[in-house]
This record gives sequence, structure tokens and C-alpha cells, in this order.
Amino acid sequence: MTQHTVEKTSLSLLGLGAMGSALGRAWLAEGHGLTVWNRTADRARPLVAEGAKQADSAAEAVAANSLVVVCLLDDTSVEEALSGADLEGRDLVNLTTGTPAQARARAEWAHERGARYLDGGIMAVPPMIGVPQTGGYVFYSGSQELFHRHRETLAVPAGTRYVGRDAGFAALHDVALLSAMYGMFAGAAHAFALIRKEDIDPASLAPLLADWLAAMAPAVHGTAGQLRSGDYTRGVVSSLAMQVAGIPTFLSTAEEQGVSQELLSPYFALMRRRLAEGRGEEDLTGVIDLLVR
Ligand code: FVH
Repeated sequence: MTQHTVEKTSLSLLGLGAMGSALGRAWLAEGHGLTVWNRTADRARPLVAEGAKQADSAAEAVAANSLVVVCLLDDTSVEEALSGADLEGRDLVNLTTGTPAQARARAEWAHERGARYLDGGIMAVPPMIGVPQTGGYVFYSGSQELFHRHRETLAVPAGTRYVGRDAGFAALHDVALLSAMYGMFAGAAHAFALIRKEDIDPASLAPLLADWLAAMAPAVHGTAGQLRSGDYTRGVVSSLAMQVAGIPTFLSTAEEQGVSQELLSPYFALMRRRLAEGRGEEDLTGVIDLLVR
């Protein structure tokens, strides 16, 4: 090794599905020593051809390195895969998608077995892994010490955002952002449905939709400001009363176009409920209070 060469941390990776394989490939490409394990052993072949060592069992993979990354289907598969492994002294990073409560319980479970624990929520799809310009990143929460110790290694496949010591926070941020994404997809689905039977090319609507959604997205900063201050009338541009008055237009247009109202109706119902509470001067922020039980 030359004076300027920094040895890369070796690690073990459990789970070689689409995401696990992409993660493994990124670490190998950066020169990290990698031991891999997958329930279906054959799926390790491509990474072994690229230089990974294959462990015969999850326990063997865990024993091979102190940094152990897990990227399996769900929390149950993590439990099953790690049940026979000795986690004492390991730095366990769990990138499996789960709920905040599952992450907190998994952190406790790992601590009881003598491991440090970091939970991750991946904000990327496999083709974004190892390609920094795509902007993919991973939320991390749990042991801050573990995060700082392995930050460089964890930053190889995707960007890193540490969101707190509470092991559940990575999952919470992950699910919050993905939930907003599904709301956006739902709105876009309704928009495409409205033009579906017309002589309008969906490809001509798509850029208009993308630009409009991007123009509206910064409104979330105003929402955050109102939530912080508790004043939902602060900086209102389009009042709740005005927007509720427009609801019949949206519902009638859907009916005219032969499109179900089922995606829009729940949100409109909440807007109407808030207006009925006498909050017509507010923004849409009050809907959030109706959601929180
Ligand atoms: N792929 C994506 O677009 C998303 C992007 C955001 C993050 N998710 C989450 O990442 C986790 C892994 O996802 P994946 O894409 O790698 O998923 P699959 O390709 O379906 O691979 C699943 C792996 O899990 C193994 N597995 C399943 N059950 C068990 C079990 N009981 N014991 C041990 N391993 C298990 C499976 O093994 P095999 O079927 O090949 O034997 C795969 O390695 C996930 O949480 C996403 O939500 C991905």
C-alpha cells in the first residue's frame, strides 16, 4: 500500500435482491472488501464474479466483518436471517424498509445481542445506486457513533442523511416522503384519467403535469411555517373557503369525463369538514389537524 492509499472498510451484506445487489456492486466498484449472503445462494453469482466472497450462511457472513449491512424484504425476513448469528460487537445497519415501531424494536433486539444499530430508509431505486448525480440518498437513524464511524462507507452507494438517535426516525422520514409521493401519483392518475377518452396525447399532458407539480411543491415550506407558528392564516394565497367553493367544478368535471371521484373525494371531504369548523380564512394546513388522531 502506498502512503496515500486509504484502506477501504470491508463489510458484509445480507440480501441480494434488486436493491441489495445494487448496493453490493457499488461497494465492490469502490474497492471495498465484500462478503455476501443471500437465502437463494445462486443470486450471489454476479457479485462473486465481481470480487465478492460468498458466505454459506447468514451467521458466517455476520462473523466475517464488524460492519454488517442487511437489505432484505421486510422485518420478518431480517428476524429469520439473523436468528442464528452472533451479533456481539457488530455494527448492524438495517436498510430493510419497515415501520418506525419495527425499527425501534429491531434496535432493542440488536442491543440485547451486543450490537450497535443504525436503521436506514432508502430514498432511491436500484438504478440510482452508485450514481451520485441521480440524487439518491438514505435516511439513517439510531447510533450516531456508528453513523460517523462508517459514514464514508455508507456514502458509497448513495448520499447519507442522519435524522436522529431515535432508531424509528429513518423509517418515519422514509414513509412520510413516500406517502407524499403516492398522493402525487394519485393526483396524476386522476389527471390522466380526465383526458383518457379525449383526443389529447398523454405525452403532451405529462410535461405540463410535471412542471405544475414542481411549481406547487414549494408550498410545503409555507405549510411548515404555519404548523410551526400555529397560525394557519399566515401568508394565505388561496383561502380554504375559496378552494372549497371550487370543489363542485372538480367533481362535475370528473362526472362529465366519466371518471371516478374516489381519489379526490377523501381530500375534498376533509376540506369541507375544516370549513364547517369556521376556518374559511385558513390555508389547507388545517386538514393536517383533522388527520392526526
Ligand atoms: N427495489 C426498490 O425499488 C425499493 C427501493 C427503496 C427500498 N426498497 C426496500 O429495499 C429492501 C430490499 O428490496 P429489494 O428490491 O432488494 O427486494 P427483492 O428484490 O424482492 O429482494 C428481497 C430480498 O429479501 C430476501 N428475503 C426475503 N424473504 C427472506 C427470508 N425470509 N429470509 C431471508 N431472506 C429473505 C430475498 O432472498 P431470496 O428470495 O433471493 O432468497 C432477497 O434477497 C426492501 O425492504 C424494499 O422495500 C427497495
